[in-house]
Amino acid sequence: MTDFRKRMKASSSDKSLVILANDLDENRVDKLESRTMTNIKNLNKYLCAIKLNFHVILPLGKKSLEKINQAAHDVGLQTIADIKLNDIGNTNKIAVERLWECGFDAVIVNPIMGPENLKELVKSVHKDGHGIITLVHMSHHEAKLGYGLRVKDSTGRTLMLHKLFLKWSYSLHVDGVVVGATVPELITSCRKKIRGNCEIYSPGVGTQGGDPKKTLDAGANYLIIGRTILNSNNPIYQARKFQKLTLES
Ligand code: BMP
Repeated sequence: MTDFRKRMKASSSDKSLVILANDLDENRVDKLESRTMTNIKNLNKYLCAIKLNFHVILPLGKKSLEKINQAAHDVGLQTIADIKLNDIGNTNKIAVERLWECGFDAVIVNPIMGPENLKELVKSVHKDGHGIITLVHMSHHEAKLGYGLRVKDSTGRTLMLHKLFLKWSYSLHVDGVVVGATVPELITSCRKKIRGNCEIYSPGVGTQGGDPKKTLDAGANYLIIGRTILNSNNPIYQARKFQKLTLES
């Protein structure tokens, strides 16, 4: 098992399978940083990791990100940068190196870069204990329009894009795959194919319509949750509720 998978296991075991999507809509760096720090302080007991999206990473910059990653690590949380870059291998490689300099543990990438680029990226990410998670099927309601497209693999066999992404992902030893909570039947079939060789990360619970229990029952290893916690009148109560559910699963 890779270092990142081990760290995720350690931070989640007997604690929580919830990853907070810290999707704050704030462009003032000081406010964004302090609100993120407050989320870490108030919610860490109910989480195993925190995910920072591209729109949060952009205004923050290296100094703030270093502080945030350190604060998360100090309370036992893993940190995931979500950039899903659709770009060539070299650009992905340089981008993730910048993220590691800011202290992140793992990155979510877009496998559309192709299997050779993904293979190289996995190798470089794992070299120093970082983690890599790939998109397999997203959660939004139009995801099927793209991820359900019929494509040909290198042998000429026709299959759906998400199946090809899954095959590349587990055969190239990524640490995790993203499969939306809105497609629980797909979570189950992915889980069977993966056979414990990586984890399933499921966003799309709550605001996007996914049911957390069904998602866990289908075979998701971690739930990525943002607005249902962040926009609630009582984020601590919501986070604790999700935590409890994951502990019962
Ligand atoms: P929310 O719980 O507010 O819907 O947030 C979900 C989070 O997961 C967002 O940060 C979003 O960018 C991310 N995400 C997603 O919703 N669906 C995917 O398929 C992949 C994601 O990374």
